[in-house]
Amino acid sequence: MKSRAAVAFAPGKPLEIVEIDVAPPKAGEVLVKITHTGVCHTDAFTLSGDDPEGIFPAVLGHEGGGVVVEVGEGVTTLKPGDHVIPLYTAECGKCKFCLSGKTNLCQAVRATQGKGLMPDGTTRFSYQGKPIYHYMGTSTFSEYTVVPEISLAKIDEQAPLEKVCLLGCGVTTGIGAVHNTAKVEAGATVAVFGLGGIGLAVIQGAVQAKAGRILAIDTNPAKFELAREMGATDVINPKDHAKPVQEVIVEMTDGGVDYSFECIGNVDVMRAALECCHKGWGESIIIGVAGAGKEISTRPFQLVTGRVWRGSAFGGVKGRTQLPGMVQQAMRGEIRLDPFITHTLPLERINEAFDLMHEGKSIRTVIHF
Ligand code: NAD
Ligand code: AHE
Ligand code: ZN
Ligand code: ZN
Repeated sequence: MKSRAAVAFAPGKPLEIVEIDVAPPKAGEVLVKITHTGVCHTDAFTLSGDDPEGIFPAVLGHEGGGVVVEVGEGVTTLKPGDHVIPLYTAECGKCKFCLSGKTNLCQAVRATQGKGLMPDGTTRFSYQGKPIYHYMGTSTFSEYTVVPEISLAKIDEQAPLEKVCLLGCGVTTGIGAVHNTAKVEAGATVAVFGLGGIGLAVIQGAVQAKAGRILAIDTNPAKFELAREMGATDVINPKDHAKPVQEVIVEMTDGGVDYSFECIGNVDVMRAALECCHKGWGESIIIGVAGAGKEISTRPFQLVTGRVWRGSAFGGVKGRTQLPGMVQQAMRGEIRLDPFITHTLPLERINEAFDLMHEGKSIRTVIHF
């Protein structure tokens, strides 16, 4: 079938809106009509050429919501008309990772997903007879996309797809990192570095966890108003201080924070986020995605003296099991999505969403088809 899609033909180039061909779903696959998709910084990261797994031409996008159109052979858990959120972290329920009880990082389709292919090693997308690659197993920048059954969370049909699409990445990642990865407890002091969609979702999670103090850090002061509105108790612009921001935070918090979250993808900030943690117990969670070749560093003494470095992918959330419940929470107002949606645009104007992000003017732009 034909599908309107925003195609990344080459790194560093704007997306092109073209009509691609989408092949029918094979066994274990599902054809989904995407109605809405957010634009996450990770889409921009991959488009920039910094992603070691970046592959072109590809249909990017991984923060979408839509409706099942057709199911392939053997698909039993979904049917046409079901409302779904595509998952870049699948949940097969059978692999060593799914059965471990220790991680959400199902590996059932991860190897082919990282090569821009469906699990059988081929692509369902083409343009003018040439293959177009998938992205993160989701490719939500296409009106029609094909996704493995195990990479789809079935959600309440009453849920507004134009909002709950944000649970496909940003909001779930931030809230989940607080509850599943850090396990922030009531009264804790938390520092959040980077106040985009991910950082604001961390703030929301920290408020849910009844954190006592939430320090919000960004080099763009335009981000502070919304951060405060979401629940930040202190805002810090590192540019306002002569000394390193970790020293500023340690002084402000009687020795450091209980938990910090890096929501930028900057390895220098990752170091600051670790080093602002309290001696003996402070934990720093890396959420930001750093470019090819980047490495983190600190004095090992920081860890010897009790600070902990962790990472979090998709907030540690098991998508098929847990996302439907988070959608219900959003419908009950227990998870706020509205503050994240600063812009809405039609697919044809998707490049403006990237511009707004790079200019620091948006939190999330939701694209409609
Ligand atoms: P965003 O661009 O909306 O927000 C980033 C924020 O960081 C901006 O407000 C920017 O002003 C701020 N910032 C930039 N440099 C800074 C610095 N040196 N000091 C302080 N603040 C600085 O991005 P986003 O969509 O919120 O994504 C944030 C990061 O999280 C990206 O790296 C993205 O790839 C990653 N991410 C990871 C996961 C995961 O599962 N681990 C999921 C989603 C996004
Ligand atoms: N492909 C990159 C890494 C990208 C990355 O870290 N992705 C995050 C999700 S970002 C969502 O906005 C993630 O969940 N990773 C776990 C996984 O299995 O991909 C690289 O460095 O190669
Ligand atoms: Zn994302
Ligand atoms: Zn699995």
